[in-house]
Amino acid sequence: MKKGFGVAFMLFLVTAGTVLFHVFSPWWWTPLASNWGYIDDTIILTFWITGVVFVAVLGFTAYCVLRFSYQEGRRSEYKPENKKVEWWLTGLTSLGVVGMLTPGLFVWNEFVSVPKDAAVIEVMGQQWQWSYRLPGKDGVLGTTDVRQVNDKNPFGINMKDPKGRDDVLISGEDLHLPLDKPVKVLLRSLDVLHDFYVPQFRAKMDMVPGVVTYFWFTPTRTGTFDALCFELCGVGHYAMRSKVVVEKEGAYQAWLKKQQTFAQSLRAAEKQSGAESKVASAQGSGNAAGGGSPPLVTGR
Ligand SMILES: [Cu+2]
Repeated sequence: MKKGFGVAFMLFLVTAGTVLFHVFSPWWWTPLASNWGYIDDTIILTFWITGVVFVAVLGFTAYCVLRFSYQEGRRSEYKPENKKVEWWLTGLTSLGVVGMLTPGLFVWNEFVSVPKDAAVIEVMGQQWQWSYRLPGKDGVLGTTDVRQVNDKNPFGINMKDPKGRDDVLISGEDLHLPLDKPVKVLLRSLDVLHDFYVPQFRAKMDMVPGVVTYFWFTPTRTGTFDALCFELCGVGHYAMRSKVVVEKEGAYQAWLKKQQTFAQSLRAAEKQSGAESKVASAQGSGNAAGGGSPPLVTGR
């Protein structure tokens, strides 16, 4: 058997196995449910370019092992420079890098150019749950201030801003969205880095405390989708989940009507604390009636 054949054959097996596994893999993306087919296209293009390079590099290595194995008395040639080879390598590498980066620039430009008619919603991440805020009847989200965040006002909605009063707040429940309507998603975090990700929408973005980031997308099919945190954010990261329900306009409006506004939740909280303080005074103790959720932010 020719010297080096065993190694070359192993390299061939690794190459063929990798390519076959990629093509016939049982794991692939979940079916798309948004306008972001572009994201899939750019990733597939990257697979093609890196795949061709992978096969070429391993093929070349196998060839060299076969062709240039050690032989008694044969000396290697010393060639510190080879202009022709270097030009080829530089040219092909540049082509590959340009091929992978250029489409991404166009897609990114689309990704951050929000359509004018996009509805605005807000997603708030905190260890380890999601909450959502939708504009109320006025169609505008009220302004916020982190200094106003407390257990009665988890979003820190500006108490003096009348536009915030009718904002719809959703905590610990599914988010619903209407089909085929572009939506701009504002992303905030109360504590550490999180990342709001619905795999079927493809779009995602980090959430940074103190900064409002955003992305936009248009849901293109109805269904219930998992929302995940895509940024390791502590021991409860794996459980930081929610669901996004995409439905037709009628069903969406019916759901929206049932949700609580900020003003309503404030009134409910006041009633609750009124009842609690009555219980507390009846018991003659200042710290009765636990049971409520702990404050979202403690200290400053
Ligand atoms: Cu998280």
